[in-house]
Amino acid sequence: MGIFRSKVTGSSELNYFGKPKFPPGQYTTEKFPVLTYGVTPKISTADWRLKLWGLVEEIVTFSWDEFLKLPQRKLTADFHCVTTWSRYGDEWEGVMFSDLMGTIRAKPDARYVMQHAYGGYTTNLPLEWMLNEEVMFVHTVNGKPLEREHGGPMRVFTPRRYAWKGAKWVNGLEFMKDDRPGFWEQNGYSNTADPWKEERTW
Ligand SMILES: Nc1nc2c(c(=O)[nH]1)N[C@H]1C(S)=C(S)[C@@H](COP(=O)(O)O)O[C@H]1N2
Ligand SMILES: [Mo]
Repeated sequence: MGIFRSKVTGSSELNYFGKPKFPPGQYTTEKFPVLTYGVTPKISTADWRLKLWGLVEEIVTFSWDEFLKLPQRKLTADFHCVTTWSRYGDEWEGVMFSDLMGTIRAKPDARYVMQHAYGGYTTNLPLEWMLNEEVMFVHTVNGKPLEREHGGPMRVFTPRRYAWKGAKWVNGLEFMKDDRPGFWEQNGYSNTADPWKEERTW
């Protein structure tokens, strides 16, 4: 089945964090469209790194093997793209940002985080939201390795925000005192990106 308009919009079904399952203005799709601005990087797990820098006590770089030693969690959650399609009920598997933060020390004045990716994509979020909104680093979806076009080997998934708030091919987190707009945020997308408030643009 392709894209169809949800017939249950307005139903009382809630998602795992208590918001209506169908945010306003979204269509349901069983496809998994690819939305990439620019190149699709080709990164092997051997070459992949995640560097944490900025307002941290110590700069840390994880290799693939080191990163997979962090707690591995599964989250069944929905994916909302600002271009109005949503995918429902995928099982996302990887490392929660909150678990990652348990292993490093951010400086007290770190309040925002910029995600960086191979290829140059960036997106920004408050540190608090990253900690409290199940932001996760995903390497497996529905039991299969994340496909390269969807950000494999590793992407960020933000279940409570529009999907541009998660960088595909993520390779860095920059801890910042002041907020700074990422790629789409500089190009007119909302800074806060709440699908239930339809925060699509500025
Ligand atoms: N590195 C990178 N990450 C990205 C993007 C991108 O262009 N480059 N697009 C964002 C947008 S706008 C969306 S909707 C999702 C799309 O993910 P998908 O291609 O797996 O559907 O990735 C987000 N992360
Ligand atoms: Mo998007």
